[in-house]
Amino acid sequence: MLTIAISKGRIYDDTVPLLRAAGIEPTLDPDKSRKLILPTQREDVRLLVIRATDVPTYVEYGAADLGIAGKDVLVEYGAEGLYEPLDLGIARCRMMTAARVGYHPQGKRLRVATKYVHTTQRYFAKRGEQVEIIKLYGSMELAPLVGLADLIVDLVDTGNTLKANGLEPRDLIMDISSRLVVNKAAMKTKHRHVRGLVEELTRIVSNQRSVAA
Ligand code: PRT
Ligand code: MG
Repeated sequence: MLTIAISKGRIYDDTVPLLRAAGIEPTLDPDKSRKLILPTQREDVRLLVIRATDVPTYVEYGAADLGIAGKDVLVEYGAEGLYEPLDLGIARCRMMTAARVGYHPQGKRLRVATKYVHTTQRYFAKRGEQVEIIKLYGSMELAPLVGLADLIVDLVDTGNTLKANGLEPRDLIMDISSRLVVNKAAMKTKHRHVRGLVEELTRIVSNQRSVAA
């Protein structure tokens, strides 16, 4: 049995066509079912539907053999315990700093609100900037508007969310896409099974790229 951990929402929606092309079709819709373990038409493959930020944990501890997670989540988690064999090229966006339109830092120590505490810490440390980081769990866009923070670090796709809140993107921290991750032990103990799926998905993703190009 191969177990794949995945989050509902945009990653799930973009992953289903890739899995379908590999002959893996969930037999339940996670938006309609309350089940957290989704069977597929392949008897040897099941999906775990979990929070995006929990995917690396399930895979690192071997509760799932494989998983699909955003690079943002993997970098923040510190995924040295995982193999990352494939960039799926889905759920693309950018991790950026953002501030109120026209905001100019005053040379004081900046306060930065984010859910990506470790990534933000490393980013500013590399630039030699001392900042105070405030951990939030969502709606980061609000923080600069009510004086909680000078900057935020968040994901940006169209930029509409920033714009709607009177914010503007500033510096690019990294480009983000979703990655296939694999448990290190499963890569050995289920080598043929795991390797087979990784190779199949690699083929599907590169075919899609050449069609898109
Ligand atoms: O919902 P839950 O708290 O369980 O987790 P989640 O909100 O992290 O899950 P989900 O499904 O929303 O996002 C999962 C993954 O999708 C992220 O980890 C990213 O890798 C990827 N992704 C790609 C995005 C975006 N694009 C994105 N635009 N995740 C979030 N956003 C948000 C962003 O945070 C901001 O609020 O969309 C807003 C910005 O979008 P624009 O188009 O207005 O710029
Ligand atoms: Mg969400």
